[in-house]
Amino acid sequence: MELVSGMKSVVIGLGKSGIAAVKYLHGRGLDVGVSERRSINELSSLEKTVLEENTCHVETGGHSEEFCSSADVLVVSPGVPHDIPAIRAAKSCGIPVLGELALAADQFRVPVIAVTGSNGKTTVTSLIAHLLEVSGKKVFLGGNIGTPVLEHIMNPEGCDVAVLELSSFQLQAAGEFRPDIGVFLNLSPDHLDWHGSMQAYAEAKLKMFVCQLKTDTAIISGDDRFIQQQSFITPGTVLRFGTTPDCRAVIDKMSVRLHPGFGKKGSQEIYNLSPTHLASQVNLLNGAAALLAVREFGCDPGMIRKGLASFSPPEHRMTPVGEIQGIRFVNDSKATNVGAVVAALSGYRKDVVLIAGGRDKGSDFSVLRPVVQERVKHVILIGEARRDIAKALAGVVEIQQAESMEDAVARAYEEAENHDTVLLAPACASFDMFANYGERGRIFTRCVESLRKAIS
Ligand code: UMA
Ligand code: ADP
Repeated sequence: MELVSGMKSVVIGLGKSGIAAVKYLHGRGLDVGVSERRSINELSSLEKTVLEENTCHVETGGHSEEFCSSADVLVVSPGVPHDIPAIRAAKSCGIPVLGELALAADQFRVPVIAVTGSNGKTTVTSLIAHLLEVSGKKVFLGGNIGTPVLEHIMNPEGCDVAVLELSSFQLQAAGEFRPDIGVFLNLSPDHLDWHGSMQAYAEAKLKMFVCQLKTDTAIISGDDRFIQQQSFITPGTVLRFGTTPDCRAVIDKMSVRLHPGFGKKGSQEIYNLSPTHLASQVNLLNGAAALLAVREFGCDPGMIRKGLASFSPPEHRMTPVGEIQGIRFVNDSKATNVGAVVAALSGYRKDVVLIAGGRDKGSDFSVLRPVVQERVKHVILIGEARRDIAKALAGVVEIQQAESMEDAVARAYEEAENHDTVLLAPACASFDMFANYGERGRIFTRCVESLRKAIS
């Protein structure tokens, strides 16, 4: 959609993304309104300054149909559901409802590599950015990972390539956005309280590819059952990664083999990940997806090998946090859905005490029954969802309920034996007990430290 100076816009939600949208729209000469759920007293002084500096009309304490439907265009922050009455009313008046990707769509001056999926987005996005940087490229790294995409559009100077982590919330309102290289890692149930159904969730993710051109590339999992069931709508090149030999990037023990087509005609490229921090089943898949992306972009294999050796996955994702009397403790606080927990447990053999629970996101916890039966000896549950998880796992494994993270860690230690692993992989959001998953992981780590001190 063409934005014209003087046009009336309303931004819903004044978070990170909303603030960037306000600045962008003001910079383009639009009249900017902001509708925010919080009351004016709850806004920080920084947020108030943003409103003042960008001369915004403001509605706080909720979203009224009157305020939102007065706009020529509505710009919705990723965390705002599209079925609230004010957005529904605006849509029924024919007012376009855009997210920041839709605003950015025709403004990129550099190639875009975008990554989506239920799990692994942050790891793969960071890995791609790292490999590009080691290859000498100046990278904008943003999207769901933290920095709004519009920040890049407002300050593109010196950048060679934009690497974006995209959530289903962002893709849902992506308009005409198209990545030159789009990566779709996997699909497992998540955010179903928000999207309503698995199909709606899958369709939001697939918006990544709908505007691609023949010259673009889609990199998708060759193993993921849900992804295989989707009809792909890119006219571009499709490259698959996975464990089957027909994939373009094949996992082979601890290596990734890229089939001919990237380097010299007829030659394969082999990347050995065993000496790197990516030497786990899950991260081999992530590595394969990232390798396809950077080779497709044109990075040199020698520089890629250097980058693989110096990459560390971000914290709170299967991060070892210590050992007490032969019992290992692993922090996978970022495992906020059942798919991530299934993946986390896949490397173990009935030697895990699992700490799970938190705020439910509409998950079917019974999906965990087979993997828990096979690989977990005891479960300790915390948080709001603990009774629902206990019900879903009833009869499969011994279960205890804990009152706090400290209590959970102490109980897990009691149940674990020499060579076992105590794994924090909650299958839930953290917001019932913690500020975010990072705080949950840090508190888990602190509890392990205190336990070690108490024991020694
Ligand atoms: N708000 C309303 N009305 C509502 C809901 C929220 O006014 O109905 C207001 C809130 O009061 C707050 C603002 O909207 O002022 C928050 O907006 P937001 O929830 O869209 O969050 P942002 O701060 O703009 O951050 C967003 C992403 N957040 C979400 O998708 C929920 C961030 O991803 C992203 O890093 C950031 O943009 C920059 O691009 C976070 C996230 O949790 C990490 N993502 C989810 C996930 O990873 O699972 C998808
Ligand atoms: P996202 O940004 O999609 O949430 P992260 O890289 O932050 O992804 O990882 C989130 C969780 O998913 C962590 O628990 C991590 O161990 C797990 N994980 C990472 N990659 C994958 C993958 N390819 N498949 C399944 N789980 C994964």
